[in-house]
Amino acid sequence: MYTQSFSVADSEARAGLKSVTPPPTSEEAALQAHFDAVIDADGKVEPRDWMPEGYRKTLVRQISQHAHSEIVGMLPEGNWISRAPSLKRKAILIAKVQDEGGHGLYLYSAAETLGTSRDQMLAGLHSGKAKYSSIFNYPTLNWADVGVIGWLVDGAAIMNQIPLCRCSYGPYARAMIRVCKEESFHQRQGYEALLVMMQGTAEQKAMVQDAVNRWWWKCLAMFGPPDADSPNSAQGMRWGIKRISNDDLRQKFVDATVPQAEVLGVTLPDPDLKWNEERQHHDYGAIDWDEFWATVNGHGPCNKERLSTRVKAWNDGAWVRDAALAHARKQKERSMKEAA
Ligand code: FAQ
Repeated sequence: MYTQSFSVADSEARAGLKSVTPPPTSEEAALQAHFDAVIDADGKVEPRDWMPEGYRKTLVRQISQHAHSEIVGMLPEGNWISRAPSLKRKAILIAKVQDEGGHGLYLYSAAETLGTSRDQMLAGLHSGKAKYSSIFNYPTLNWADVGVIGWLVDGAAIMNQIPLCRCSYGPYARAMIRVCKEESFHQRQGYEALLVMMQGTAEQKAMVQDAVNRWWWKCLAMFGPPDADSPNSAQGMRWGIKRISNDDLRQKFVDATVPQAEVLGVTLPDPDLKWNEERQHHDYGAIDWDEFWATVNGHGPCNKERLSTRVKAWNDGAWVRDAALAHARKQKERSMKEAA
């Protein structure tokens, strides 16, 4: 349903943006010029290549936030593993939640190639300094929420992530290829679970509609602030990190989701949602950005719970990390003795 074909030409905004100001020394100016040429030629920047500090910082910010989103994103669904309605659904959900953990690991590894350690990134998450996606600060009230997360949250995530497979930073781009393949399966399992519920009782259909009503607007906000209020977009696009703007991705998501909702038999909770013949896109209503920013800034319904769960998991796992490090130390000592 979601494939690489969603990756279209970059937004026009990217082409019109100017290069960053070259640094003062002539050696650095040459390195900067080489970097700019690689970016302009749509090439890949690799870990050992020279890169401007701002490029490195932007990538660490985005990739670590992305990694945090994956591991915090395990929590709302993980909550339902013990209550899945059948063995089949339980097995699917366990696999999906494990995949999200794996995505976090690929992404932390990609960020580590930029010189930031995993401990540093996790310290940022645990202190509440680093961001993670707003969407994971909402509760999963019933089983239909699990299906809707697959259909809409993973659907929105894929829409945002497919262009990241063409990101200018090699390790991030390569990690995203595998992530997107797995997210595609996640989206399908969610949609299929909902299709089954929509063939069930009136109560089951009502649960699906209720879950769609609660998640729809939050999913639209996931793409980030409107382009005009997105401080990082212009530079991110210039550097080929972001390829399609927040608003353009949001529009693509709305256009792709409307026919899926029709097949499913649910209504999307937006009276202003309608096809615009002139634009050849759907118009949609106003997103509540005050709610979005309150959630991003730590005041959503589940922010505190999510963070304290992650901190507890980190503290509870301390003995495993200590044991693994002690084992590695012993092995190193032994091999050094043998070599001596
Ligand atoms: N939540 O200037 P922009 C998933 C922040 S993975 C929280 O537009 P940018 C898988 C933004 O960081 C979902 N904060 O920023 C899954 C910035 O703050 P900063 C995560 C948000 O970076 C499914 C400020 O607002 N995906 O779902 C959000 O150019 C199911 C201004 O924004 C990624 O992270 C938000 N929604 O664009 C797992 C993809 N939106 O850093 C489990 C990679 C914006 O200046 C179950 N990330 N902010 O302090 C991106 O593509 C970009 O970072 C954007 C934001 C598009 C999220």
